[in-house]
Amino acid sequence: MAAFDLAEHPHRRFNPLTREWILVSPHRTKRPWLGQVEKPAPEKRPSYDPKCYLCPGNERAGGVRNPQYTGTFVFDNDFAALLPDTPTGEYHQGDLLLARSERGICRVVCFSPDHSLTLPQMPQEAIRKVVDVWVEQYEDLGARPFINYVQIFENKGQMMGCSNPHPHGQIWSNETIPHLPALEQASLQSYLEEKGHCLLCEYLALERSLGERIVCENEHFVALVPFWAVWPYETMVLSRRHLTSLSELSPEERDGLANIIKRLTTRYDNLFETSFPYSMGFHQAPTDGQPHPEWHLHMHFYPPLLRSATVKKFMVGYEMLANPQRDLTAEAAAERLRNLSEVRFDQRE
Ligand code: H2U
Ligand code: ZN
Repeated sequence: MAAFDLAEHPHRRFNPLTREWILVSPHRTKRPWLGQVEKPAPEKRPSYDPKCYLCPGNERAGGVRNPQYTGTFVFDNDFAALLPDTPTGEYHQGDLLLARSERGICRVVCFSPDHSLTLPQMPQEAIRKVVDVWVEQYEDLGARPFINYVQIFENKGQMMGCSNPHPHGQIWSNETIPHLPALEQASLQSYLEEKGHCLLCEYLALERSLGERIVCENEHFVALVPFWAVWPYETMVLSRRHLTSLSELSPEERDGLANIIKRLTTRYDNLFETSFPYSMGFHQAPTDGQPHPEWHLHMHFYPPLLRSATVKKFMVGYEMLANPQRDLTAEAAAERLRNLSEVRFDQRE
């Protein structure tokens, strides 16, 4: 029998951040596809849409009017999932029916006044302004005594449930540390206690020495397909310096972050020559007043597309009932992304 080969044989991979296992089935990548085929959304959009609730000067739900903003613009979500003035309370019936009140603040961040753009189409200097806003918001929301975690994220594309193509992201901040950051925190903490090192510093050093899952990098950040990726073209962006949060970024690192976001999302758009949908967001130290040396600032990009602009990966069946599964290996996905141009497909001569 042939020796075990990650590129050929079914296997499970361990995610040390969440301590979950992922099933990888590389031998299936050649099977014929008979699934759903969707039509891609039309690409051309005007710079200003009179019906868009995020465009400058337009009215939002509840009748508030956006200012004539010229850069970024942040406002409190008109349909916030969390509210700052929720009364504190608890509900329980025995040990099985439990509920606790949760306070929070939700905001929307417009990346640009230009309705037609997306992050990869914005100049690096404009993305740097978005980075500045993320830092500001992390600090502003995090400084409130009842806010202990600030989740910054972007849903991009209809496929991901994004309600509006205007370039924007969201921030949900609340009292407790949400489930996934809490899982990561527990792993980062026990790794630091047991080994005396940061899990993600060590992981990054290992990946940089191997090279096969690196997509692109600059002096301050690295984009890679994690060994334990679940989504076909899932990536992580890691700071090269051990930073616990956005607050610790130097001005050069803020530029470095803008640079890596532009380069990674441009590669994504070039993969299927489309505006590539994804959900992305930051994981970083909670804002609970503790030092959190275990945290290492990073982003996750979770894109659903599998083999074209219309064929996406569904997390159904086995994924819903057992654990995540993928066919394309992390190494093959990284190689494809690495070989793509950093000039967007519609900008070439
Ligand atoms: P998504 O596109 O990721 O769904 O984000 C848009 C957010 O904008 C969504 O959370 C909010 C929605 O609640 N929103 C407003 O705050 N005001 C509006 O007038 C419409 C939508
Ligand atoms: Zn708009």
